[in-house]
Amino acid sequence: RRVREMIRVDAVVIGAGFAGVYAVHKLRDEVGLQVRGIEAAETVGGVWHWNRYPGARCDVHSTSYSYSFSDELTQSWEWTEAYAPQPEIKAYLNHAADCLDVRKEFAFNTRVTSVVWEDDEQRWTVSTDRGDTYSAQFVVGAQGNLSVAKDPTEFVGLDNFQGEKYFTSSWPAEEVDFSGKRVCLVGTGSTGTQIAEVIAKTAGHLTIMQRTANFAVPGLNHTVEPEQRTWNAQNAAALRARDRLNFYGVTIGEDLAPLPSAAGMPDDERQALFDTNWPAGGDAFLQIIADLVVNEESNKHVSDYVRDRIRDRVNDPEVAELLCPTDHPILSKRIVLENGYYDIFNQDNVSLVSVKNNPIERYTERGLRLADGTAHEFDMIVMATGFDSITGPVKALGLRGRNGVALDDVWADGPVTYVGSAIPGFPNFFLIVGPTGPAAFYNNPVSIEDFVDHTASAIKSTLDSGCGVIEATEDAARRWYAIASGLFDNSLLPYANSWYRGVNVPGKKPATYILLASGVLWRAYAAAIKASGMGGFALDGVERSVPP
Ligand code: NA7
Repeated sequence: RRVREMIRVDAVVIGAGFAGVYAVHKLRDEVGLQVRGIEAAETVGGVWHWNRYPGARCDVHSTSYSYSFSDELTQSWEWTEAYAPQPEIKAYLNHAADCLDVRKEFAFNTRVTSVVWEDDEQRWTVSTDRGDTYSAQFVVGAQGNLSVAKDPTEFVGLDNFQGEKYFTSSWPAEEVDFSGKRVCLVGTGSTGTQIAEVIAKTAGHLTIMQRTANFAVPGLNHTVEPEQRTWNAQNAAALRARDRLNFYGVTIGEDLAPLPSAAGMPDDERQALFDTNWPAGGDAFLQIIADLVVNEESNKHVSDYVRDRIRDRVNDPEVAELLCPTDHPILSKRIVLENGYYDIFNQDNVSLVSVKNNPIERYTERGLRLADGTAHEFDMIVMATGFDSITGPVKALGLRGRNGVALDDVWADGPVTYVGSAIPGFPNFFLIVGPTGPAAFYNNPVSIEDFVDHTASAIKSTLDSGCGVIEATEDAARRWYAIASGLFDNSLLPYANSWYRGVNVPGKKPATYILLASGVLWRAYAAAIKASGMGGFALDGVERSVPP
């Protein structure tokens, strides 16, 4: 480790995923800043670099899960599958970085170890694990929301296991061979479901440890045929414009007529509506009812219907019942898109073990032991156990704001931010889709563009008005957090133990971590901030105007 002299730049951007690549382009080419990007991996990709486990795939349509700001970029890329697999998304991001010529601004294989505000200089000092130190006026946290895995100390004894052991979130670059092996999979979220579909193809035996049964709906992934690709290209600009205006940031559910509630609908009418729409796939099916996340009765009808579809698929009624979620309403945990998941339970080489009431007590040299003493032996354990979502990656930056205040102390009662972007006490620091931003119910790449645009505009407003420091006010941030938790608490989301509430991580503060609203509304709020002359921010210590 060498200590080199301080490198002065206008802005540091942390991360080279969707957010970092666009942020470097925007700040360099449109705001005119000298920018340094810092990325822990050896290349561009972000979470789409690390989550390279077999079967990894996006659960948003590929034509929507991409940048929308440049028609030229859109036209220079063809998606080959309806839902893009991880290697294709990573290749797309590398292609984008080359088109925008931002690769040269990044220090790769470099991890940020601390980000400290220097009160005297009114600048940030950013340190890295390579001994480089940067002095920057602005810092953009584009480190992602699902980029820090849960602390493995939760999995008692896992170090003792003598077989092969993998975490899906840091999958090796080399191919892993499951063939003939006794494989244990822990976790049945989006990740566990996707990798199970692959492991089941060749494993000698796959045992899936399920704590909470999740709702999974058919993804219906398929190859995009040449005619469709041509159509996509010809209609790209219009499609992307529609994505931006759609409630979820994607182009499905294009009928703008008001959607019905399933509550109070006559049984035969509801059944016919569900039956007609089910074959179109889970994505479309879940957009036929208006009040799914707020109306218990409406939600129950849809949950019941999806449970029946699970029962249709799985031959063994006992296994089918175990796979039916009973403890949370559909959509209160992130919905899973499956492409054959339920069918694997009809194979002889797959078994399901519920660890809900009989939890994994500890991992052992040969496998694991459950609370009731049952021992299981495996050749390989695959952990698809999720992330310290949303706040974990921000906290990992080692942030210290004004007067040396640590972020952990500021966020002790919940992750208070101004519109998911700025933190009072942490001037000139901007998060891209940070806590209480529209991270879970809106298409991320579109939201990322909105946040980067907002960041660029905030920086530009600051510099254009001859100021050097912009900081969200405590009052504005508290008001925003009240909006986000109001939306959350008035929905069905608090009924689930999800990462939306932070309760998937032992000891993490239960709070509101996401904005349960469309990115369209977030964009309107951000526009109002700008129109009010950066309402809710202080520039060089002077509060400009009240929050919108
Ligand atoms: P998730 O959705 O957080 O899923 C993690 C899974 O691992 C889930 O089934 C958990 O059960 C299970 N888990 C976690 N810890 C344990 C322990 N200690 N014992 C047993 N089972 C455990 O992460 P994913 O990677 O699948 O998906 C993350 C996001 O990526 C997803 O939402 C999409 O946005 C894309 P639990 O449900 O907590 O009972």
